[in-house]
Formats: sequence, structure tokens, C-alpha cells
Amino acid sequence: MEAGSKGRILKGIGGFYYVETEAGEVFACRARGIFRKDGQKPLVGDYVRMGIVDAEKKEGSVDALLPRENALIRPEAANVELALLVFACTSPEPSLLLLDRFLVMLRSQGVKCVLLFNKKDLTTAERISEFAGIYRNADAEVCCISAKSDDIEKIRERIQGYTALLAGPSGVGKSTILNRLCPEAQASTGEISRKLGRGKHTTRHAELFRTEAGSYLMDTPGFTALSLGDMPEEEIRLYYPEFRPYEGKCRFRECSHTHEPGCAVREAVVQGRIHPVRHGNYAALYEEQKQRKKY
Ligand SMILES: Nc1nc2c(ncn2[C@@H]2O[C@H](COP(=O)(O)OP(=O)(O)OP(=O)(O)O)[C@@H](O)[C@H]2O)c(=O)[nH]1
Ligand SMILES: [Mg+2]
Ligand SMILES: [Zn+2]
Repeated sequence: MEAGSKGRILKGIGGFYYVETEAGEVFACRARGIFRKDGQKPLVGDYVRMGIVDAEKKEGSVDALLPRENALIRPEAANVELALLVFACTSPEPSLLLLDRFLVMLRSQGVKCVLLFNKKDLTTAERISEFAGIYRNADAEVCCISAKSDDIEKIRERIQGYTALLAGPSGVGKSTILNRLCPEAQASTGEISRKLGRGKHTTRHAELFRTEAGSYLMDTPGFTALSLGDMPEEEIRLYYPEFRPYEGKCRFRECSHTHEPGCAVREAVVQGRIHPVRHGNYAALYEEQKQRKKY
């Protein structure tokens, strides 16, 4: 292989970046000093120019980053085209506020999201249609699956040709889904803690895998909290598409859609045209971002 060839970072651990070459080999690479000087940090998913240090031992160097399509902050990842936002129907119980945080964050970074409710085998048909109902006009694909069944084929088709990210809380089945789509990944999976009803944070690092079907799939550690950082509270509504028909129709021009009289959005909630769970989550995130400025 030539020096200066192209590769893709699959994972970064202990100061090494594991770079897949175009020939499908994986080299353990150090990043050149220039990155530290530029304040640039290579991310999982980055396309890079790499050099060979020792072809035999598969050691190399990351010499330059190629231009990115996007860079996500949390989870840290580059060139993600589709996010599979995984929550369990139950075990652990889903927090739809946390789901909305992920959705707002990913949408603000221009990433298309699929809401993947997993462990459908553990819940009722009523509960499944409840989830679908809450996100019905949220402009998001909703998919209910059991990772252990043939449902997985739907996901295989959906991510075909894409670099997709598995994101969500611990214990919802992200690594189980990865293993079904990419058996050679052999990712560890962990039981739910019976005492706490939560996942045990089995996956510790983000890692990208190439699936047989010509997609890339990134597994990430589950997390339980996610802040919207310094997103202005006025921006949050942009990621609630079901509010759009009512924007500009409130009594007050600067209406926050949280408490004002004559609010067209709140009126739509009362009339059942916007789901109260979505509006409640919006109001909670709005308040949180507004408070953030005070500190
Ligand atoms: N009943 C049922 N259990 C499932 C399903 N998918 C995954 N599980 C189980 O859920 C548990 C957690 O799965 P993991 O794949 O480790 O979850 P994870 O999202 O990767 O969790 P972290 O790595 O901790 O973030 C394991 O015991 C899985 O066997 C499913 O569709 N149905
Ligand atoms: Mg995992
Ligand atoms: Zn309003």
C-alpha cells in the first residue's frame, strides 16, 4: 500500500486510532503532532490520509483529516448520515424527555433520525401504538422492533449504504442490534440491573463497523443525561415540526408557547392536534435552556 492513502477511523483508544484502509485492513495509528497544534481532534468516522510506519505490524500514522460532512459532539463522531435513536419499549422504561433531547440535538446538527423502539416482545400492542401516536406528526420515522427477531431485516434495509449511528441509553439493545447486523463485531451485551432497572454501561467506546450489506454502523456507550449545551431556548421549537402550522398565530409575537394566553400551539395541544407529551417535553427543555443563562 502507498503512503498517504485514504482510510477511515473505526475507533480511538489509548492514544491510538484504528484506521481501516481501502483494502479493508486495520492499522493502529498515532495522530501526528500537527493535530495538537491546530486544536483538531480526529473522530471516529473521520476519513483520513494515513502513512505506514510498519506494514508488517500494521502500524501507521494519521497525517491529515479529510473534509467532514458533519461532526457530532455527543456522541463524538464524524460523517454520520443517519441516527438510529434506540429506546426500549420497557426494561429500561423509556424517558421520552431524554429521547426528545437526543432528537433536538441530532436535528440541530442536521442528522436524520429514526426512532427505534426495541424490545417490542416485552410490551403490549397498546404501548407500541402509544409511542407511534406521540411522534405521529413529529416528522420522525418510528420503528418498533425486537432485536432478537426477524424485525432486524427492516433495519438492515434502512441503513443500506449509509453510515448510521446507534445512540440511546444503556441497556436498550444497541450492541444487540449491532451484533445482529454485523456478527463479526461480537460486541459485549449486558443484562439489565434487576435492582435499578437500568443498563450497566456495557459498551465503553464508540466504534464503527462495516456491515456485510455495505453500510457502516457505529455502536456507542449508552448515556442517561444529555444537555442541549448553549442552544438558545428560541431555537428548540425548530425541532418540533408539529408546531410549524401554528407559528406566527399566537397573540404575542414573541410567544414562547409555554404559558402565554392566546398561544396557538397550546390551543392545538388542547384540541389534540399536538401531543401533550411532546409539548411538555418542549416546555421543559425551553425552561432549562432559559435558566442556563443565569449562571
Ligand atoms: N427481550 C429482549 N431483550 C433484548 C432485546 N434486545 C436486547 N435485549 C437485551 O437487553 C440487554 C441489553 O442489551 P445491550 O445490547 O447490551 O444494550 P446496549 O444498548 O448496548 O447497552 P450499553 O452498552 O450499556 O449502552 C441484553 O440482556 C440483551 O439481551 C429485545 O429485542 N428483546
Ligand atoms: Mg452496548
Ligand atoms: Zn405560542
